[in-house]
Amino acid sequence: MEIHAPSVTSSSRVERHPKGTQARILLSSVFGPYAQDDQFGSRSINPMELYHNQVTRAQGSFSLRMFHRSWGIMLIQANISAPCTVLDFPTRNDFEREITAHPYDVIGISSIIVNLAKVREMCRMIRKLSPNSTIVVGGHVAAIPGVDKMIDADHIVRGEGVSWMRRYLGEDESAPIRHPAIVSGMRTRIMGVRLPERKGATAATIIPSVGCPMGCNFCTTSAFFGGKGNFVNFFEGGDELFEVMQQMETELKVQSFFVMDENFLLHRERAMRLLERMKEGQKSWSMSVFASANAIRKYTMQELVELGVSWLWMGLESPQASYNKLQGTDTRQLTRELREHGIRVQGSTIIGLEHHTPDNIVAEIEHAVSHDTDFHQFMLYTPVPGTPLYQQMSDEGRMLRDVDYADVHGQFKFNFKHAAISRDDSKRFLDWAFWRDFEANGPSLYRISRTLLAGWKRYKDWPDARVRERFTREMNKLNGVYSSALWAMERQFRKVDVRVSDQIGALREEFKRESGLVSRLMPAVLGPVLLWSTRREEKRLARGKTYEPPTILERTNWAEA
Ligand code: B12
Ligand code: SF4
Repeated sequence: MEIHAPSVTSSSRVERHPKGTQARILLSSVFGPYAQDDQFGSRSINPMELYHNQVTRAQGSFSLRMFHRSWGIMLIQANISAPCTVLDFPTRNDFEREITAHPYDVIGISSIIVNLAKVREMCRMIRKLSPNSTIVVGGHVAAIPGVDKMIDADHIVRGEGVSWMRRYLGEDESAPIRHPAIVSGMRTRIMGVRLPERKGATAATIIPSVGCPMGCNFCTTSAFFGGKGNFVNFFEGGDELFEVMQQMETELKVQSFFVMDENFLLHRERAMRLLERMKEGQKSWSMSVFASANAIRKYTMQELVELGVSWLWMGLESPQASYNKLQGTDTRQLTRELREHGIRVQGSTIIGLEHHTPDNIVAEIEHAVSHDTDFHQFMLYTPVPGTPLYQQMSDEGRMLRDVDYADVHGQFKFNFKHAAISRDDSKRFLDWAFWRDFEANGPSLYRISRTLLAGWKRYKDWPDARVRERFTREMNKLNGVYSSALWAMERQFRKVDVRVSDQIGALREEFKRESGLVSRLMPAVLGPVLLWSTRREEKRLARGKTYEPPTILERTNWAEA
């Protein structure tokens, strides 16, 4: 393969495309299918599903299955005036068809590190089938050292892509960011049932910023957007954020938002201004956010609840690891408190930190599991190119040379030499952590029902109507379905753990007491149906059933050539 010498750039050094905003642009994610083992780096354990990939993967038919679009290229598309196509989750054939059907001047590929081999193949296809196109590769794959020698691209973009593309096309780089209308998840399935997709039923994704100034040594998103002390803000203050959310509320008919900001609560001033505007506008919004324990501690529970925080993703690394973001917080108590206020907690724990040994790792996992979060993600400690940890491990000669990038995703085996734990054991401990959390705490669907009920009981008569409305809305929307799901879960979980099954039964009784007639009657009808679909799903999964996202094609500023 002949490889051109590409420029590896960030937005500060970009030469302009000769056609400027007249250039035809294709932005594509890497091709699928994803949940299979193949020569392009797809792995059956690495499906294109957030929860099933890294959170609920041991929960069988109770696993939450859903897909998320490729927001990075959607954001770029919304912020350029050139004719642009976004092709999300294509097959190789779809990609081939698109690049031969239209004379694209620029073809941009978005990829993370695991999908390097797919980028290589896509570049090869473009050179052959659309030789006049300029190839631009962006996303985390750009952080691989020597990537310019591994793929045949013209530009490899590190860091923020909107400003790069605007500059490349000669557009105003500092123009305000236009936020695309993004429905956060699609094709949701649980207990063998695909949930109906109604307008407004799924949260809108909001992307206030990329990167995180905390700069934890392993953190790839922090490193990619400037590292410690840096990040890129798309919407500076609470006012701008409020306007964007209001716009999405109108466009997508939503009241809930998935806020894609690595550490949303860290920026207290912005969050508190947003709260002021929400109060003025009587907005009963709910928000799913990522935040570190030290950031959460900057708020009272009441502030979080008033802000509409209903789901929180937080790191629960071992207290012995001394990450700044934990700052001595008793995370077990914090988790309990959050859940008592109706805030669903998704914990995230790293397996294989430097101090972990075969002797202490079980206790560390048990400590993580004892948080009894609603969801729990486990990840292997993974030095990822571009991070300070990767640099350190490389300097110490501890990176394993023959690990395929397709396997560097934290859900398989170590990619470095750990002082005390072997590569094979890393996988065993990781798998056990997922299983232990499921066995001890039950299906996440049960856990979120419990948190929701606790919140509703606490806030159903709250003086602030916005808060009251939010809990009532969540409860009304789902309580019949939750009680029916609990009915089925209680029976199905009996074979895993009787104690947890009894707890599910007790929660079902509580739901019955707290909710209306429909919800009291519904389980008798819907419960057995869900039990049947759950068992059918178990059989399908045992036969190796996997799920793939749909291919999506969207054009903007488009007129046929
Ligand atoms: C949503 C998401 C997913 C979705 C799907 C995304 C998709 N459609 O591909 C799901 C849940 C399925 C997913 C799966 C996985 N993910 Co993921 N995911 C994310 C998440 C949470 C948000 C991504 C996002 O939209 N960010 C916001 C946008 C605006 O940022 P961005 O994508 O980086 O895009 C910007 C730039 O990178 C650049 N850019 C991006 N593309 C392009 C293209 C061009 C042409 C240009 C010029 C620029 C450019 O411009 C954009 C705007 O600035 C990130 C974490 C994060 N905070 O980013 C992890 C993240 C991207 N995922 C990651 C990983 C590892 C995975 C998995 C391997 C799971 C796992 N084990 O962790 C799987 C892989 C699945 C697969 N088979 O490919 C890592 C990537 C690490 C790395 N260095 O490569 C991240 C960073 C999480 C982390 N901190 O570890 N993921
Ligand atoms: S606090 Fe979280 S997002 Fe921020 S650098 Fe640390 S791990 Fe990354």
